[in-house]
Amino acid sequence: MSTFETGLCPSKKTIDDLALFGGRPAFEQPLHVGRPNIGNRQKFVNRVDDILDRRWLTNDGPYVIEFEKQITQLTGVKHCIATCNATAALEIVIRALGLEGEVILPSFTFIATAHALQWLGITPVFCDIDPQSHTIDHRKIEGLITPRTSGILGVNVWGRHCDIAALEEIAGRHGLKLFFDSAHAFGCSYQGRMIGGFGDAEVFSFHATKFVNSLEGGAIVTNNDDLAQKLRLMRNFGFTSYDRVDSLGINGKMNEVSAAMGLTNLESLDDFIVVNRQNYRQYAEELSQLEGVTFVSYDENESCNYQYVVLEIDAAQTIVSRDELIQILYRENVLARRYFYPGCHLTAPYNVTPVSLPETERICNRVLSLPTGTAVSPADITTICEIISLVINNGREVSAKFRSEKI
Ligand code: T4K
Repeated sequence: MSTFETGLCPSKKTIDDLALFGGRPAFEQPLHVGRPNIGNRQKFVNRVDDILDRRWLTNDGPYVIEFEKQITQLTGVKHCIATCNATAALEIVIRALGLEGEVILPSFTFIATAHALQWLGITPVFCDIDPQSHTIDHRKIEGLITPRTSGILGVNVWGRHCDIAALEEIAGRHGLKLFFDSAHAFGCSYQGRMIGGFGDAEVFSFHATKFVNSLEGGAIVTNNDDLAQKLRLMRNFGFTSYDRVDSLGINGKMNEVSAAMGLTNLESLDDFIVVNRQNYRQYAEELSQLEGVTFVSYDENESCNYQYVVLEIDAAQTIVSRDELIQILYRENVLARRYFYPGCHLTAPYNVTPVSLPETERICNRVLSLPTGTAVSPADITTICEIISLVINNGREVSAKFRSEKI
């Protein structure tokens, strides 16, 4: 139970009870965004025992092969190539597609999306986002296409899909490769079809912070047989058989323990989604009355993993700013995150080239991710919502206190 709950009844609380202003923190232990979900512990341990007994730790072992098979079944995509992480997966896709020159992508994403391109000597060209979906604004892509453009990289951020049909149409018309960073979108669908099968290839992340994790891990999925063959070779130094290398490659392999964790967590996939959905709905309900606070919502007609609970704070209405709210939450031990701030285009090494992305910058300054997943209880969520409600309902006073106490 949080200390916030043990104190006064919420309606009697004042802003002086907030930890930042001298009260006790609401939680004794930090509540993280991205706390890993962990499936059946014993099954994982049994699998690790089996891996150790058989002394087959990596290089296309049986657990990796089974993990890949299950991903193809869950997504309905023909090929899955499991990797050590999603960043390496993106780099392998970029190489395998033969991209060069410039690739157009949104700036509103985790830095790995841009770094994967830049790491390979390709210039990321940042496009603004649609303020509703937070995904690349397809209406702004054509203005960025030059003779050097070789591809479009969409990001299905929060598990919400890009306007995939529009991207396919633009890529097709200009002869560009199209691929997706779907690090957030495992278990989500677009027009009833699972994310994974769109464009030339898509990439998932199974990092510890993702709702299905393999400790570290990623996967490339594609329906293209030739591309899949190429990706598989590239992931393993280009080896075609013992002592025979036919092409350039790298070590992008997933190991057996990661695959064992991935398989264990896949068995709990439905349970994780149920918890995420309940958490999301509880937050949405308990914060529904706050002026100036909106929710990143999910399309209930599509499959969705609900792994991110994202608020938008409109400081013109709330008076208290997003960053002030985050500071308050931190002191309560609620480690809310500014995913994604300040935007890739304003981050080194990309910030040397000025580019104006008004919607991206507006959203980067408003968003706030809250703790969810199996590590958060309904009581925790109620306490977090009470803190947020207290702050927003007293926005003017809280903001003045920041100024007067020079915080
Ligand atoms: N594309 C997109 C759109 C992505 O979001 C990501 C990754 C990628 C590509 C690349 O995927 P990978 O190559 O990583 O497979 C975290 C994750 O490290 C990163 O994977 C993720 N996106 C990003 C959104 O979040 P940071 O820098 O915020 O990590 P960090 O260390 O601050 O941890 C996040 C929170 O999770 C903390 O509050 C602590 C908590 N945590 C973390 C770990 C690792 C735990 O409670 N337990 C843990 O084991 O990037």
